[in-house]
Amino acid sequence: MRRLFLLTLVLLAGVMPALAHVGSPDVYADGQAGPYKLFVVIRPPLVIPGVAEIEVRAATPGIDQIQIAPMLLTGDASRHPPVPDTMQKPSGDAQFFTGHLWIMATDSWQIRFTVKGNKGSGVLSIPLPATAMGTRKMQPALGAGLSILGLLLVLGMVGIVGAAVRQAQLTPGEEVPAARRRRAMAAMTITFALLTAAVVLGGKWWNAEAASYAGNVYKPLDMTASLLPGNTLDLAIADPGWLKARKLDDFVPDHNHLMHLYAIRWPAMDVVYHLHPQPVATGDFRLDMPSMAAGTYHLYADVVHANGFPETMVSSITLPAIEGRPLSGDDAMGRIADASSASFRLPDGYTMIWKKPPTLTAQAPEEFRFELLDPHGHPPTDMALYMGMVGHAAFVKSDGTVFAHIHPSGTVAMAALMMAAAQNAPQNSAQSSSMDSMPGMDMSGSIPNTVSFPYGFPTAGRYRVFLQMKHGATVETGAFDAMVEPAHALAASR
Ligand SMILES: [Cu+2]
Repeated sequence: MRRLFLLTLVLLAGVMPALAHVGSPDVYADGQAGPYKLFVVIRPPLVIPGVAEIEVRAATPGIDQIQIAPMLLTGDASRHPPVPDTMQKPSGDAQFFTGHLWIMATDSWQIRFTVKGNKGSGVLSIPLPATAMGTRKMQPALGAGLSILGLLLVLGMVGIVGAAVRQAQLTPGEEVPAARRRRAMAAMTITFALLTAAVVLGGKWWNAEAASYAGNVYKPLDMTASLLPGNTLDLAIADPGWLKARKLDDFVPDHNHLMHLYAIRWPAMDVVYHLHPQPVATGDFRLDMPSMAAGTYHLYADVVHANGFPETMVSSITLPAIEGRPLSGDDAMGRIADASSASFRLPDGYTMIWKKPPTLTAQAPEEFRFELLDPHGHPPTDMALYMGMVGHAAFVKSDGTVFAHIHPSGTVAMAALMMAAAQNAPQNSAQSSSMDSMPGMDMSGSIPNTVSFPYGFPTAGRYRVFLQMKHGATVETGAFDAMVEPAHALAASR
């Protein structure tokens, strides 16, 4: 019984969508469409073809119209946008827009937002990796009802054939001869056999269709972690079979690295590393390990394919205490004693502060705002970019079902976002460069000590948010716990 329960858990875990992030398929993004700042939410469909729901909250007033169009992120198709749809304003709120688009195939898509208003026009593209995440199950009651109706149809057909053979050629009132009764009986038997065969073959055909669809349902890459002699971490990647087009040797750099690996000591989540393994062969990454405390670590490895399709691979490994190299380059590490406060004290006396909203609700879009202060409570004067950005955040659910690595521009992989931004550069010529237009990627002037991340928790429960910001040569890692209310609580209170 316990085994069955565990198996069920494993199967359920297998259903949890995993893409660029684990268990967090919705896209949250901040971006500039020319002069207009937009907060975009895209909820991709569970099945493909399916409908993606899109919401835009404009931070800049004066927008008359937003048009949306889906197109592939790379390749020839990305240069031929389809006829766009116009977004609706469902409420009296002039800065809130909604729309939906059909996504017809599993691929690396982008949604292009074309905005017109009193400041002219602008374009913003948000990448959308879309794939079937599962198969919708038929409700048991509906299945039972349809079965009964189907059985009635079969029996009705048998009865009609029987009556036709028995009586169709008789004059009204005439007795049915015994020979006709026998022929009717034979006809009914044959009809029943034919219909049964049709139902059985139909079922086989349906199962074959379902199996071929199931082949398209997203299966994350498998990753096996092992510790090699000499404190080397080996990450072997294997494709469990999904789309033939998926490759293991087409990864592109995403904010300076081919792979971003978060290692989080489990279940306490009290030690976290942000590291960057290097490829040594196709499907094989290695890392010269830094010193690490003993324990079991959950590993989350982010990669981006050449077409902009991001994936997060998951594994875990139990390590002895490792006397390795010191941290270097873009490595970062944090120890978390207490994450319950909205003010996190760092080992060097600095403080990270989360401007925490009073309530957090599943699936509600939110700006997560943080601030870094020096030991005197002042903004540090030597703020620096960490891998090109003011901050990096990881949202991790305590039951291990959610992991999302987020940037100030949102949930979209930076590599994919830059592919999309490059295509829009001609339309947004008013801006100096695509990098400058990305939130948190301020290349000019001073670097702020505050950062914000657009995100929404996918489900209710307990989460820990890991936040990284840099000053001087120090990468600070803070952590904040969050209790998230179920989405329906919000609906009920309205
Ligand atoms: Cu990052």
